[in-house]
Amino acid sequence: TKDPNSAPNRHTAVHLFEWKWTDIANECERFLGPYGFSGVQVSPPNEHALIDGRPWWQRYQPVSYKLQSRSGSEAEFIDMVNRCNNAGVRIYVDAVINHMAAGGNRGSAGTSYNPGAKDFPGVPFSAWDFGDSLCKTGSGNIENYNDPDQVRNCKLVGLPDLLVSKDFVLDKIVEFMNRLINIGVAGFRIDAAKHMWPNDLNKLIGKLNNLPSQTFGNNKRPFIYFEVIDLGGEPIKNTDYTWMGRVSEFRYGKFLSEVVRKKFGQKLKYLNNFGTGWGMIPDGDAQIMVDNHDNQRGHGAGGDILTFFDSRLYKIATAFMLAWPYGYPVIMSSYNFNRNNDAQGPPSDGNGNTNNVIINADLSCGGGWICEHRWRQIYNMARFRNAAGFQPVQNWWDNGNNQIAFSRGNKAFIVINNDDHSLDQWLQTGLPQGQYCDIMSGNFEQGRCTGKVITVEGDGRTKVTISNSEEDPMIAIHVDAKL
Ligand code: LM2
Ligand code: CA
Repeated sequence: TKDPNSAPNRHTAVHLFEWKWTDIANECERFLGPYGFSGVQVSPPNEHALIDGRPWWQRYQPVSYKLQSRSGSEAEFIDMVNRCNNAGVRIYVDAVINHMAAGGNRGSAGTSYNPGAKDFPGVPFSAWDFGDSLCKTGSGNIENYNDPDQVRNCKLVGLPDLLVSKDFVLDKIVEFMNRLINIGVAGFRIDAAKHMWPNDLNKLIGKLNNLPSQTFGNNKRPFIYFEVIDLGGEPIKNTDYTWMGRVSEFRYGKFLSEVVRKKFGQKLKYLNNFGTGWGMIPDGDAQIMVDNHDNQRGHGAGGDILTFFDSRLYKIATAFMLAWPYGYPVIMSSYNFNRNNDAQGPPSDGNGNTNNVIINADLSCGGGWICEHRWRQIYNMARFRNAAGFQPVQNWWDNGNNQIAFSRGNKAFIVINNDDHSLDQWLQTGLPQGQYCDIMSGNFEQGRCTGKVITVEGDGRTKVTISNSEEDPMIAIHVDAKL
């Protein structure tokens, strides 16, 4: 389904990239649940290759479907899913099902395998389960993205390509995913979906179980979002997949980053029809993000994507994303890395054992964990999105340039100043008269505001002043943070 299967009034998920299951379980209880997040995309939970240096990408090289990975054991995974569901937070699994490992010989669950011979006894898959005979390129690899046959049937960067059209292969994948559904997982990111035939994926989805009714209600289907990088110019389109689920709309983060960076003459005012107005897929078909684990380090989709390295602009882009009613947002939650090393794994002891996430008194993270989702300007916007609900955009205002404002019906209102001069303006907020807490400059706690207080007059207007030199040149208010 395209429905994220969220608990009521939760609209923002977070990708806890490379986090351990024990940490995610704690995070659901102590933070994500209370702060109104809807779900967590987790790193691939199945057995993966162990590659020298322990790069993050070893997890995109499956060895078997045993649930023992760098993030933890099967028991820890089950405990996490239960505790997160109890906290009102859904788990979405990154399902790597297009291929198996190209490197290594012993997996994270201890299984021996031979990638050269395509022998993966932990599943088991053997040479017969891979599609080499269907691939017509000289190298056996994908060489030309203008040829859909090779994009689907040949090897992606040398990774042995599974014959998903074969019943035995499909059934092993279905068995794996149904095991996860029975544990209580609410959905899947389908990794490398561009490299699988839509009809095979449709067959696969049709064989998935309903979600457990005691947690989700009767007849609920798993949420599916396909990773199909479509920035235009290739014969494979994201719309080849939207009839079966959502698709990651990579144009969203690319275009939004360009606008906030003011590249190619872009301006914030052009965002007034962001979404289909910019040639993107329909709202209900899209899963969106500013950046993801690939393009923040130069893998996957191209473009000058904003990341935590550009924190000020990143907060602006994220605030717009969460205020604007389009798509299902997944916030990237990163660990710090050396930009000259695109393989660097998560904070660890040097032997491939991932460190615990450190939580500071001010809610931020330490120990090399960035935790964008714990930045005040970001977690407060997740609450803004919940307060805005399904209200439409109203009261759009712009100065013809990089100052914009809009409301979400009569529930929430945001102003952004990305020009290099200050904003000084009476604006219509659409909100009821009263005093509101600006959730960019502070928090609304126990009925009090630690940031700026914004007064909305009886006619719904307020006088807004935002200097361009402010750390966060934005103001955001909503009815759930009214004084
Ligand atoms: C994805 N989406 O389609 C993931 O989002 C992306 O992170 C995965 O690539 C990719 N598909 C395959 O699941 C990553 C990483 C690659 C890495 C692969 C496999 O971006 O760089 O490739 O995982 O681990 C690595 C080496 C590459 C080598 C390959 C096979 O970087 O040089 O190719 O392993 O040995 C010869
Ligand atoms: Ca394939």
